[in-house]
Amino acid sequence: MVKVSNFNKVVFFTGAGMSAECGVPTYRGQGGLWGQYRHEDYACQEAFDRDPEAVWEFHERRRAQAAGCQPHRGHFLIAEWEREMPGVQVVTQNIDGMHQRAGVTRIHELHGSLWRLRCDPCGIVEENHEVPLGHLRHACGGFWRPDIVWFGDCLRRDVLGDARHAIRTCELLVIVGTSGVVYPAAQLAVEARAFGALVVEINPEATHLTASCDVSLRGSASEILPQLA
Ligand code: BV8
Repeated sequence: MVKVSNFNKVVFFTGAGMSAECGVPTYRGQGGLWGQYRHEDYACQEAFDRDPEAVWEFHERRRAQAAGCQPHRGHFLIAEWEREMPGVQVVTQNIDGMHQRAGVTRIHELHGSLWRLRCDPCGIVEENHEVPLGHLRHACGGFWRPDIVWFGDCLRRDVLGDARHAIRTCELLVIVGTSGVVYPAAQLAVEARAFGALVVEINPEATHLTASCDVSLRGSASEILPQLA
């Protein structure tokens, strides 16, 4: 069995399945968010421009739901590895902040965060954990926008660049709980092996990334991660 402590540079690449056992819904598959809501209506710039209040109502529900969930032992284990090993980093597609709540600090949030708001006309971003939100509008009178990368949005170049560098220079990539269908995030995982990493996948099911992995461990995040200790 692969042991994290046998490697110096390790990246945990996580998706919604990492938080599934906390009670945060995944996007695809049974009970997935996109099976209940059309992202075209609630999670894209056009929807936000068309009806910001409807988009905020959707994201306020998700903030409240995530705030009511707790990180699981897999989150805390990754944070422990990060404390003990300076070469450990997290690259996540998740926006729920669960890794940070478990204590992770070296993290790249490819798709933004439910817990950050931004005002594009004023060029400001702020952390906000109010549930419910006190103000939907910035002082300039415009609506705050969730600082989330929606479909059709470009990822932040600095975040994507740092995540790509971490994955291209790591010795072990542990992919946890992602279907691997969303790009360019999935591309980072696909190319890891070509840059010399041993690639391990943790997922109850085979995914679009399985063929790019050296080892696929079938099971849940909280069940399998402790086996890598
Ligand atoms: C962009 C916002 C430039 C947050 C999301 C090629 C290159 C570049 C772009 C594209 C391309 N091809 C297509 C595109 C366009 C698009 C895309 O990828 N579409 C896909 C669907 C084909 N990409 C974009 O638009 C990106 N922008 O590239 O800009 C551009 C622009 C226009 C045109 C071209 C280029 C932006 C992508 C970000 C989209 N934002 N959501 C939010 O609202 O929540 S997508 C959404 O999917 C989330 O961000 C999520 O993080 C992401 C990935 O999903 P997963 O995390 O994998 O979750 P999923 O439910 O799918 O899977 C869960 C997995 O967990 C399953 O495998 C399951 O088995 C497993 N699991 C379940 N339980 C457990 C478990 N595992 C372990 N333990 C368990 N207990």
